[in-house]
Amino acid sequence: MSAEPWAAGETGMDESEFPQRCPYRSELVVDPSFFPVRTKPMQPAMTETSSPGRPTVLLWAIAGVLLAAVVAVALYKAWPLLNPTLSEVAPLDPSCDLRSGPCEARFGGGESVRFAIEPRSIPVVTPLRLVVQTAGFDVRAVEVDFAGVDMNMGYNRAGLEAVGPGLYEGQGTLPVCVRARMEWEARVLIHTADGISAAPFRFETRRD
Ligand SMILES: [Cu+2]
Repeated sequence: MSAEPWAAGETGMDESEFPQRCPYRSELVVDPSFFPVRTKPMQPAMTETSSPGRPTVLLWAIAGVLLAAVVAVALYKAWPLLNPTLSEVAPLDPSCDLRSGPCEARFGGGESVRFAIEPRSIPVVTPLRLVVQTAGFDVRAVEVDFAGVDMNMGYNRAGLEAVGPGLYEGQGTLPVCVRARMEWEARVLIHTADGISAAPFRFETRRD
């Protein structure tokens, strides 16, 4: 008998009575034959492999799925705003230069859009006056969207107001570009009951 009685364990029996400790006594061992209805044999590696980090991983996985869902909904909502579905796009006239005067775009149905930017030098970071004259459209709203031709310059869109029959005016400002010369496409968006008709016009800005 040991001199310290607490070393003998709960049973009060001397440890020396069990010269061989069972090496698996802390593990849950399941005999597959104990469950006769189970058709697949239980994998030995699956008996007890749960680690303490598993609930944390599960929470992160749920958070990731929720975040992905939020991003998907935001993209879905923002997509028509950033990339409106166009019912018709007029052909681009590369010979017309907005820096020398108004340009006109013609649609297949005979409608036309005349567009001008003032001042004609088109300075950046300066309020620009945008003038649109439409013909043949049942106009609900007119917007002008500025996009970089070979560079993403962000969201630059201005709403125009009716100032006369088929005449719309508004104000827009172009951001400064890292490049000395920047090519832009102004898209005049004519909102009608049938959708949006877009008239593209190209110009460039120069940084002094
Ligand atoms: Cu740019």
